[in-house]
Amino acid sequence: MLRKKLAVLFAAAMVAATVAGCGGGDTPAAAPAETAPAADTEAPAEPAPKEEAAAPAETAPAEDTAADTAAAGGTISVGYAQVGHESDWRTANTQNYQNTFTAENGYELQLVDCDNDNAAQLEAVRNFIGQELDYIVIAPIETAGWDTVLQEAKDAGIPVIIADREIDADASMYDAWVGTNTKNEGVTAGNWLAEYLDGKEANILVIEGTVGASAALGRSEGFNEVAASHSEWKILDSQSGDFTQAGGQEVMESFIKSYEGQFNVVVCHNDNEAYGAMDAMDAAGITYGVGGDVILISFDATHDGLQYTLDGKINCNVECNPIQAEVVASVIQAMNSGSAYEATTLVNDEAFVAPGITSQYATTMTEEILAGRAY
Ligand code: GYE
Repeated sequence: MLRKKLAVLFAAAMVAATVAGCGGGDTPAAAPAETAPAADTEAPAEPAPKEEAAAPAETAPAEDTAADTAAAGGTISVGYAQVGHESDWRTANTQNYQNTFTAENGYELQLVDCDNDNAAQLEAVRNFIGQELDYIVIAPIETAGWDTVLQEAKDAGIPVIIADREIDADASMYDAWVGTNTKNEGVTAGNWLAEYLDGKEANILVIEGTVGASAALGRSEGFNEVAASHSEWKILDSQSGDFTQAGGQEVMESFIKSYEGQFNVVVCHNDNEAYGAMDAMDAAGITYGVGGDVILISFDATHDGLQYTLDGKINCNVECNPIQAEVVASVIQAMNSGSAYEATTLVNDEAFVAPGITSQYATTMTEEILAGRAY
């Protein structure tokens, strides 16, 4: 129970930090979790990922290496093995870490852009271990293949925080997790589509994210779950666009060749893929968005994605919040001072729909919402 409450509280802190970041400065204020207004924040619809395996927060011990650093009053060294630079979401996430883990805030950050390459990411983590950094944060490209290197970090006494995406490894192999519930995002997209179509047929094409990434697996799982209960829906095809604009365009071009005239819904696993899909549909003379031939659904709800939603080009955009570094920093601070910390922190998301659409699952876009979106 306590875990869930704290997770909600952290989510509220995230919102506070995001709003602060939208005020014009490029450094979101690191709102301490304990001062954030949490009372009226809704709990996520589904349990946080990995809940079953997470150790109770209040008993999780801080590892020695970090405690030593804190005791010595020195800066805290943090290695962040970042996925890459595939999307606007990712760029916002990288900037958020760079703005949070500053020398001014008492950190020395080593951020490695792993360029969506699993081997490079494992190497980056091993490098952090070799340097005996105080903390390691990993945004895992893929869910699989983490056990050996996590054991190495454990043996070296370096706490590991998994951020953004999820991994297959048992929760005992790392110290904390911070991220979003991408399965819930997929369910939201599906529920919105069902509400919007109101029983009409759907012939759906899906442009997935990176193969093996939990963000892609979760969104597919959630959306497919809703699709399974609609016999009037058919998923014609589902291919990876690797979370990039070029990938989205390439997949959409090949979909158009194979299915032209047969589809009325396109689901893109992130905004950048949606931009690529829009280019491909523009070139083929296919209209999309409100009043178009094709209903377009996207994920992330970055600034530009929301601009397209406000313009009616994207019908529904399901948010995924990249502003997570403040929460990770709170966890590290708690570990560092030997106090209780959250083993699992879920960052809440909402969804947005184009003007003219009203939904029980999403907020109708306005200029004000767009103006408040800094990333
Ligand atoms: O949706 C996508 C990025 O892991 C949730 O990764 C993240 C995803 C995000 O490349 O744009």
